[in-house]
Amino acid sequence: MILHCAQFELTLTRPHVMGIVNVTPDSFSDGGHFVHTSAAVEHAFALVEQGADILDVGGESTRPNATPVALQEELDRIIPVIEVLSRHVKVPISIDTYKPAVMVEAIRAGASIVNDVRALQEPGAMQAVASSKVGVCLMHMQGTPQTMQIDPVYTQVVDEVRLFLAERAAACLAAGIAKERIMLDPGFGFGKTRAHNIQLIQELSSLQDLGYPLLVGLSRKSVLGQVTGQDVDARLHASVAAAVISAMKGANIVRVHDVKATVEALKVVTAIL
Ligand code: 7PM
Repeated sequence: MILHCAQFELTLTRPHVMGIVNVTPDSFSDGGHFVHTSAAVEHAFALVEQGADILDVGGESTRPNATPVALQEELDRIIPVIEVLSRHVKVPISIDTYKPAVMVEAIRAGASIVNDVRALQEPGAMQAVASSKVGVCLMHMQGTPQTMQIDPVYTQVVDEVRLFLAERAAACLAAGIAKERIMLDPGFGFGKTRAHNIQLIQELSSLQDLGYPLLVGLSRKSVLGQVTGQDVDARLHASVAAAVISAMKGANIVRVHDVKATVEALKVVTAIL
């Protein structure tokens, strides 16, 4: 399976690791954006050194329960980071956003993948991707980030996720986005209970016959906290276990915070598979 994203071609014969790069203001804020820009860039360089195949840059607006980030603020956070990274690293840069204007500017700044938790449903998002050559990750979410965890209900979670992803992929094809540019993601934690998340990972293989690469994001998520009783900053071992199981169930890309540990674990998986 090959993924085309702008000037990159990823051959997905082994599981790939997408490293998470959060660009968020910190307590050292200088009132401008220099401090968190350089912190994010340094972190991204370290992730590439640790073996990341892709970098996913996010300005935090897609997080569950996050206070929505204004467009200009999101641009100010992520554009300088993408500009520096796209010139200095050899791996594709992904932009984690649902906002079409952010997609357009991020692509201009050198992003090669759009990672959209709303699967290009925002008006103008489909066109922003179609008028470029970047890859796109279509994620499933039930509801909106503000309300989705209140009481998620499905008749059959796997069937509903599969149907949604198939429909969004078809919409992309109809808009002129080549099949080789598309990847799919069941959206762990986005409008799902513990039981929904567990069933989705158990049956991840059943999403393979959609014919697209699968991306899985379970790193440090609350389902791992529910299973282990560990807080978010102590979910490394659980996250590595989840990445290993994901790869064995057919995930082509895992989106993770802890790149070094995940890369090593997946080398073992690849050697054995
Ligand atoms: C709080 C809760 C903070 C959840 C951050 C998160 C995914 C994603 C995110 C995913 C894709 C996180 C999430 N999760 N994009 N963005 N797939 N494609 O753990 O699972 O980073 S935000």
